[in-house]
Amino acid sequence: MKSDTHSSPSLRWDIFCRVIDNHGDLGVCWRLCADLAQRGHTVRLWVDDASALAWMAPQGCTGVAVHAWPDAAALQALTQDATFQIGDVAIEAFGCELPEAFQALMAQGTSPVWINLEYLSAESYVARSHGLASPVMSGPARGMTKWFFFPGFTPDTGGLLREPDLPARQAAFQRQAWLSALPLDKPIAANEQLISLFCYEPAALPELLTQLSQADTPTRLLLAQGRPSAAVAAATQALNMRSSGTGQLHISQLPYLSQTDFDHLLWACDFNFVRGEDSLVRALWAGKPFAWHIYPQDDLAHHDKLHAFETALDMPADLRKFHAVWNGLETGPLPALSRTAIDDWRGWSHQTQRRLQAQTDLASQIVSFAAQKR
Ligand code: TRH
Repeated sequence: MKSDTHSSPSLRWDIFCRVIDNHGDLGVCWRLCADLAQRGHTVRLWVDDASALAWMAPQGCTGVAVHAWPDAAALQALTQDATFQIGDVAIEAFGCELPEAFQALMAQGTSPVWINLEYLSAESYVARSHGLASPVMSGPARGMTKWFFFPGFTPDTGGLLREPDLPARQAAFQRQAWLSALPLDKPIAANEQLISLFCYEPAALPELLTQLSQADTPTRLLLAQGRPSAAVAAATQALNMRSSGTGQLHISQLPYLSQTDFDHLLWACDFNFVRGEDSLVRALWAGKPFAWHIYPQDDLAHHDKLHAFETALDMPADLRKFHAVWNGLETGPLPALSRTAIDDWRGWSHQTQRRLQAQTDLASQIVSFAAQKR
């Protein structure tokens, strides 16, 4: 299938990913691989730790072959394999350096278009830097050019990953049936508001749990695996609260979900807590109110990054306030996550979803970009 490709031919892509920490590096790369494959391209994903794909993408994806990050022996074998061909495009995700021996292969014959896919940000440097060339001055690929590709929220950036079949999937989504099939400790009641929680270790977490337990509305907190789960366990213990919650709050642990089901989770809930990069984009596409736990950086660079995001998307002032406390930029109290507040933010989430849908998506843009640079 080639949904965007009436003008662009199907290309062969080598995408390199190093897992630094958490799941975002692989999460973003996998979405890109699957998106390109869906458009008829052929993709090799070279990754140093593919273990999370077992739950993120248990079915794999036709058109995507996953390879271990090539060590010296593997690269030696590639150089001697007469049938091995470098792809048309090489992507180093998030500045991971391509192995030198692979660069040497790239420098032979017809060189691929070499793209450095950067992290997502709404800061102004993104539009300034998107598409810039960086001549390679040393090493085996000396003389080649690397191109910077920046995802972003405005038309002068590389856009956001949004696969062609997303609207159709959303339209066909059976919320009730999907929720009923979740392996939960207790069925969801009709009057419970649903909140998903995917975060790091926010200082305001105990306050959130306390508030929800004392609220007027009953809440089911659907708790993601990994760090959020450990953070909630620590918070409930510190609060002397049952791990399954108390009062109006019931906490249900989720298993690790596939990326497809992670989307379903975001579509099914009334409010989503997301973090990092990929889950933020998926929360935007869900069109539901959300709070973003931004990846914290030691030099506090994430403060500016958060403000730029809020400004770029015209986030309502009370939701900004919630973000300031949730991300530790301000101390509490944490604004209440009441049903009224969530209802108030719904219009903004819809509007933001529609506004971003009007932009060309990242895979379409990177395909055109690569075609143009060949
Ligand atoms: O895991 P993250 O915190 O990743 C972060 C960010 O990408 C950050 O920018 C980067 O610097 C750092 O990693 C190294 O959050 P993110 O980006 O949302 O990635 C999580 C991925 O995991 C996303 O693709 C969704 C997926 N996921 C599932 O598919 N199922 C699940 O059950 C869960 C909990 C996550």
